[in-house]
Amino acid sequence: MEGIFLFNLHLLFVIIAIVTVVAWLLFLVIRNFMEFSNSKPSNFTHNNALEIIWTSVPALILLSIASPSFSLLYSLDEISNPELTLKILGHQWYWSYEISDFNSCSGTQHLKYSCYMLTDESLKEKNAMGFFRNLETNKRVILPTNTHLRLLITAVDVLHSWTIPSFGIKVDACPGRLNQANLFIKRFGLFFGQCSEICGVNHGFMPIVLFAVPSVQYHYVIMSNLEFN
Ligand SMILES: [Cu+2]
Repeated sequence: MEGIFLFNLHLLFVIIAIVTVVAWLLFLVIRNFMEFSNSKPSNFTHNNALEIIWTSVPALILLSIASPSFSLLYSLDEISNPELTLKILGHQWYWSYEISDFNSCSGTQHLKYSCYMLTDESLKEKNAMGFFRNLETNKRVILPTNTHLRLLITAVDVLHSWTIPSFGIKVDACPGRLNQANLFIKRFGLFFGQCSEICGVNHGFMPIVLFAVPSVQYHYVIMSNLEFN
């Protein structure tokens, strides 16, 4: 996520520089070639030096954007020995999650659960003041911080997209295909996301709520929050 943010700043810097230079050139042209300050038009048609400059300078700018962009793109795909794998399945219209290598005191368990959006009525019933409308789910995805995580994302029916903007993560969930992403959460807290691939009438009502807990508390939190099946 830091990489994405820094690259955004780099791009912003380049854009501001380009806009400033172009605006300055435009200002010079308007000022110097106005009819009453320069009534005799110049009559040259070619300038080789100028052509070389205005071809090579943009090419260099593009190169300076492309090289960090590619290294960032490939670094996002790198998977570094994950300690936990979360399988994410998109359904019409909810997300379900599986942790198949969950180790606890009572042996390896297969954890599987579905997250449905809480409707306005159920929020009212719970008297859940301060909850986000159309953004809360009955169960939350619980993940540990400071742990290398692997996400496997797929869909059961149609295309969906599992997205959490705060992590800079957006992975398409395609039926019949397993997409992989890595995740390393640095701080605990609640993170929200929504399905980002139009998938039917309730596309806007299948939110994602991710609860990141410190890794030492992870087992306790997940054991006390979920029923196993
Ligand atoms: Cu969807």
